Amino acid sequence: MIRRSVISTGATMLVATMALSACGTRGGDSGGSGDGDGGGDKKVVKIGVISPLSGDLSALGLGIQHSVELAAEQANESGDLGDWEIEVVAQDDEGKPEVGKNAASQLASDDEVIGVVGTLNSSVAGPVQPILDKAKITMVSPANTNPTLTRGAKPDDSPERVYASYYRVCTTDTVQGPFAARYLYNEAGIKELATVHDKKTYGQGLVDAFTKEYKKLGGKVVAAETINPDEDKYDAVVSSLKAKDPKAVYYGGEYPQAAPLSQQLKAGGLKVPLMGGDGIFSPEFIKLAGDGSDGDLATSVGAPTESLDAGKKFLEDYEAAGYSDPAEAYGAYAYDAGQSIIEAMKVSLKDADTVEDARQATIDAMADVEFDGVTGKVSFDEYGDNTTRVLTAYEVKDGEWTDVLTEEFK
Ligand code: ABU
Repeated sequence: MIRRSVISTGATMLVATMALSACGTRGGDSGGSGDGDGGGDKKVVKIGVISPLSGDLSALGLGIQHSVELAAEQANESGDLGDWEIEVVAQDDEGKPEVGKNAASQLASDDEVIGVVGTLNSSVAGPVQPILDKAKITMVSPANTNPTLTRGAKPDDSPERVYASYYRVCTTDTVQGPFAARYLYNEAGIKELATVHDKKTYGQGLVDAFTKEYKKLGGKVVAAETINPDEDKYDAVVSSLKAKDPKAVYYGGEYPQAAPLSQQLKAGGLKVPLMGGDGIFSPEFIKLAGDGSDGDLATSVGAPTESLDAGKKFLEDYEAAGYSDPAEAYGAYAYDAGQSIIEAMKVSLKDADTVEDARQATIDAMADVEFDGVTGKVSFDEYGDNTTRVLTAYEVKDGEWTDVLTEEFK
């Protein structure tokens, strides 16, 4: 039976903290974690999570939180970390940079935190990175796809690692944008389209990477528009796009805006597919966009989780654990992000007395982490990016995302 080891914030944090002894240890029989070593005191080490646990992206954020909980629980049950027991501390960033900054500061001030899984949003990762880096806390994102987070302001021309503490297990928009462009141009035969983005780090970067490749292929961009992500009525953009008669609309942003945009385009008479990146790859997109979304497209990182043996096992374990929210698009990636920190901890905690002593060693050990994860092979290049560059294109068919192409990007 899986025991919940999440400490969220506020009152829950207080109760959970009181359950620990003053020296940061826990009785071996205290939590039913299946220690497997017959008892004895456990030293507490925490993995933080920063993701949207409330607001319109919470479906993705809660899947991230629970998947890290699952990785932690399984590590505790395995006994691989000896005297150490992992607790997961989840902080809600609401998908907002300022809130994410506060969440990072909270975790940085907790001397039992060794690493953080997060964030979902590239725009939130920006201000979180320096706070965790300063505290020597490694950060592993399951979902940030903007290339500048690992490779600096000029990721293609002169890449420069920004923070040695930052890693990610998902591939980036340097790959995702061109993959979508090739799919639309070569597979779907669409030679003229319009682009729209939400002016955020992820959306704008994705459309830029897409546009570069689409034009290189010979495609024509007949309109390039933006929306305000705080609004949900896009009449002006719909009218402007309709006048240009694009054969598809490529959208950079997330599903809370992409879904009403798709709906309003179709209602406005522009019945062409909307395609987006991993930010719209969620059942929530289809729920919000309605029946008209059949034919819409998305790309996402990796192969479909259920198509991989290890992915299937992850989904079974997740279901058996009885979490109240689905694993969603980044569940498997969050599990692998948590697992990569756990792998590094197997090295860094070996001879450590305190978590603080082991923080820098954990960052150092991350560079050599290599394992077969539930999303595929996980290992990192010199910038902190996963070396695996598999992507999948999905189409909405009969109200469900259906994979139509999975490929290693070359
Ligand atoms: N990768 C999709 C959504 C998260 C981000 O902002 O990167």
